[in-house]
Amino acid sequence: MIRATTAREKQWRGMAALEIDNEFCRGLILRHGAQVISYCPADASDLLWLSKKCVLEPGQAIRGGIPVCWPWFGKDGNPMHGLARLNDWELVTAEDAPDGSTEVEMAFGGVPELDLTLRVIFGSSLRLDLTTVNRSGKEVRLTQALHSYFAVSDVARIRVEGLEHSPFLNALTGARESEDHSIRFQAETDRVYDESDVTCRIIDPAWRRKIQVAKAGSNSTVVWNPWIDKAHRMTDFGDDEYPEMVCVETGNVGRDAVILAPGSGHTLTAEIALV
Ligand code: TA6
Repeated sequence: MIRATTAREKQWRGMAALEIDNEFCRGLILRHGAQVISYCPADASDLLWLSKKCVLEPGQAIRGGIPVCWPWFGKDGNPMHGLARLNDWELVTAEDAPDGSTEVEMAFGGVPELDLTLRVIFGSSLRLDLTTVNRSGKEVRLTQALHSYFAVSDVARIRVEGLEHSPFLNALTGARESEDHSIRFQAETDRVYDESDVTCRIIDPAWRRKIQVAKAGSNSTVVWNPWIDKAHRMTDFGDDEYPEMVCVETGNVGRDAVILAPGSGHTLTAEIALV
């Protein structure tokens, strides 16, 4: 049900999409995976990154924007990063909010007895609320993430602040580490910060911008850049694209898995903004 004057359905590169245009921002969200593809605050360029080689086909993951990894993250199940990002979702509502932002809600019914909705508020910030309700009579272990791809000037010239001193699993080596300084990138980087509810900032001096990633209902932050060799191995990732992006992902991963009792619910929230 679209009651919004600031949202309109359209076909975007052959995919069913909702285009948002309000006083705060322009945005784009697909029915496929309820994936936010674009978020451009007024007078700013897109905060999100999308590979020029992304595959836009049913059943395929789209390389960029904000993929929803659910009801598992990574290799906790098959396929990688779960089912939600591979399937079409139902558009529940699109409404103009009183403050001038646009609220979109989509629902995914692809897992029996697990209700999933994503509410996205396109405003002066981009807020995503991913809510799971366990309708089954048994406990459910959930890992999940909003796998956000951010556009940057050059990953070798940015830094990510907020995770200093936080312990992380280095997914490349299996070692547990920590650093007493902000994150900088000189090689493939794949880190799972657990027991971490901190707000992160991507500091991009060349573009003179800072992107803040705040969160709630999330104890894991994943930081990833594939660098050269892994980028070459991914067919939906351009060989020369790795400098253009960094992932700062908001989730509950590994030891931060959410245990949902029968009848209970959980909401994972990410709020992204220029600061
Ligand atoms: O960002 C964390 C991560 O799990 C990395 O290990 C890398 O595999 C990335 O997700 C992308 O996964 P995908 O299945 O989208 O290629």
